[in-house]
Amino acid sequence: MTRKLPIIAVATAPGKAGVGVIRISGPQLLPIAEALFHKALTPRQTNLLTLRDARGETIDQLIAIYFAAPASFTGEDVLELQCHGGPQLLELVMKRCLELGKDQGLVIAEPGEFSLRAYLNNKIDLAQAEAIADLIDAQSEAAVRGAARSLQGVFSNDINALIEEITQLRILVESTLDFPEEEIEFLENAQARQRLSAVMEKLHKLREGAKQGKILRDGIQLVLAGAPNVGKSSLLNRLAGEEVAIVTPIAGTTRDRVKESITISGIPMHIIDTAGLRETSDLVEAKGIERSWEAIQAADLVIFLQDSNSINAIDSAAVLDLKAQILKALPPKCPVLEVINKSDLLANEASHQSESPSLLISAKTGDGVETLKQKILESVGWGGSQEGAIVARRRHLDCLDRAATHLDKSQQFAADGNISLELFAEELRLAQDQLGHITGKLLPDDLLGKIFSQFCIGK
Ligand SMILES: Nc1nc2c(ncn2[C@@H]2O[C@H](COP(=O)(O)OP(=O)(O)OP(=O)(O)O)[C@@H](O)[C@H]2O)c(=O)[nH]1
Ligand SMILES: [Mg+2]
Repeated sequence: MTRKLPIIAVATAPGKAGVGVIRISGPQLLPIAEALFHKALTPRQTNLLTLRDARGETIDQLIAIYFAAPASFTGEDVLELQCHGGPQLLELVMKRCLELGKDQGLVIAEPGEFSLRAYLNNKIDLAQAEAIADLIDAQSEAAVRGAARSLQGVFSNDINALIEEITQLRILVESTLDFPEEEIEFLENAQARQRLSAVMEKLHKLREGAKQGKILRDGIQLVLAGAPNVGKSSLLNRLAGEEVAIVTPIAGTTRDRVKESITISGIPMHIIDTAGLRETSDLVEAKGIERSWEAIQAADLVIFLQDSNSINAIDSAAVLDLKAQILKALPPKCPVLEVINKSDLLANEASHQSESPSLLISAKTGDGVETLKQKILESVGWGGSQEGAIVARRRHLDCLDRAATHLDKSQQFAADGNISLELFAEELRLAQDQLGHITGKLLPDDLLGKIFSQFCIGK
């Protein structure tokens, strides 16, 4: 699934900068380096060199570092060129390298190809390769720290420890398979059920950690929904700390989704303000409302905002009807926070007397907004601690979920009256495979290719 050819790419971001780095990796790099610089490079040392074009004119003075295989990022020979960081200049350096590396088959790298080679050469596992991309894409300081932990192997080590425990249990069970009459006795003597429970408990903890890790990596799609004029756009502006959306006293002001990303306690929140939900004959507004429903259908959390004017009629048919429609449209397990806005308009007693469990805020004065932020974090299951947190992806969660399902099944096959050691062992094996997929074991090539192709060029 990988080419044996040397590859080259600009490793730094496009645009002007003081320094731009070009990375070359692959077999037979020394001849390319010598053709480029007419000089033997000392490995792992900075070499100040001049690169010239075919006519002998200077292209750039740069620093080259040569890493001899296998002691490099990719595990192959690697040459890093620290040039001046101009896009045209880097283009020229690339062109010259490709010219002089032609005989060795030097080609432009595909997205993620450096990381893929690092993975294939066992420099990092798949979860670590993903952590590199996540470190680069991190949207908050907490996400940077989480990705750095995953890259160091904290997540992979936990997965591997669990795989090892399942392996031990499998060895025990499989060695008893030839003696069917001893099944019950075996389960008891080997404490197989207890050991399985312990494994399940550990998997549960890993899943909880990974759920937090996914929140840290991807953040939360937070949708502000409700009837027109309840103050959705005002709340967006309040949370963002600036006038992102237009606010007017006219019902139906917001026509399209307005998005703004903020962080709350280090967690990225992608807030989507939507058009107020109501029946309308206005074509443009109707389109906007259609988009509101689409946003609700893809939300991680919905704030169902209501106006305090309706607080006494909170169970009025219209509000209840709208709430029922929103609940119906939500994706599975998506929480809804009911929030009542414009608390500043309520007489003092009214706000205290309210028995509604909803949260009372004022987008205008900011009253209650800090509490709302905390409620937002609670509703999405953010545990509040970034201590030791890792980053995780949907892919990891899916593998962990499937592993948990197999362990549940294996437990059923160890239950009295339904004992089958063969199926017990088989489900253990399947659980183990799913965990292995996280670090890349037994993952089909096409899936691997798909994962790395999502990386950008130069990674
Ligand atoms: N007194 C008071 N007025 C508010 C508050 N929040 C919003 N408003 C007012 O309510 C009106 C509607 O606010 P918007 O934020 O535009 O409401 P919306 O829900 O986005 O409305 P649509 O976009 O039409 O769906 C404006 O006049 C705001 O100034 C609040 O907390 N207190
Ligand atoms: Mg609005």
